[in-house]
Amino acid sequence: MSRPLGAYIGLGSNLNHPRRQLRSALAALATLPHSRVLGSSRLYRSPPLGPPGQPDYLNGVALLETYLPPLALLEQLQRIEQEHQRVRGVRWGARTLDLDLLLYGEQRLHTPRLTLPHPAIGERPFVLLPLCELAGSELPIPGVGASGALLAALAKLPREAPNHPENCIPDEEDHSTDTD
Ligand code: ROI
Repeated sequence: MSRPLGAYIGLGSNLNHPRRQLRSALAALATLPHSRVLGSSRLYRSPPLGPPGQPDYLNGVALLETYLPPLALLEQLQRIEQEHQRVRGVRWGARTLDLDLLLYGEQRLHTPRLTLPHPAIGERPFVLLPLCELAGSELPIPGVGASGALLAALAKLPREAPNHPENCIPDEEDHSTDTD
């Protein structure tokens, strides 16, 4: 194995005790082979982007140092999703746990199974806010721009835009003694 790479993972949940789901997912990430969790953001609450009529989401981002190649890492993330009873049904429907491989070092990849960087990073405040919190504003998103510039661009949208960053609120109850 060669050098480890920094991989950013987006976590999201809007079903079945989202805070609990995300804590459990972080614990599962910490057990991945050939990998180490270097940090994680706070959790942010936001209304669903996409189809309405589903509960608000909780989102966060974790940084993993890993020797796993990107597709092996993706398989591990999908296994963790399944272990959290994620049922893939309606596209963009509610879910107990969503784990997205956002960035894998500065690698760009286009395969049917995986696109890197994740194609929606630049449009999603619930990804960019925790990502900037964790990595700062100068993190390069290959082919797209720097993390902070992308977030600043969303902040210039009209306040009513669904992907305006002010729709994402740090989760007040995010402390480890909670039970839900
Ligand atoms: N909306 C929010 N706020 N958070 C998510 O994680 C999320 N995930 C999705 C869709 C349905 C696009 N909307 C979301 O997959």
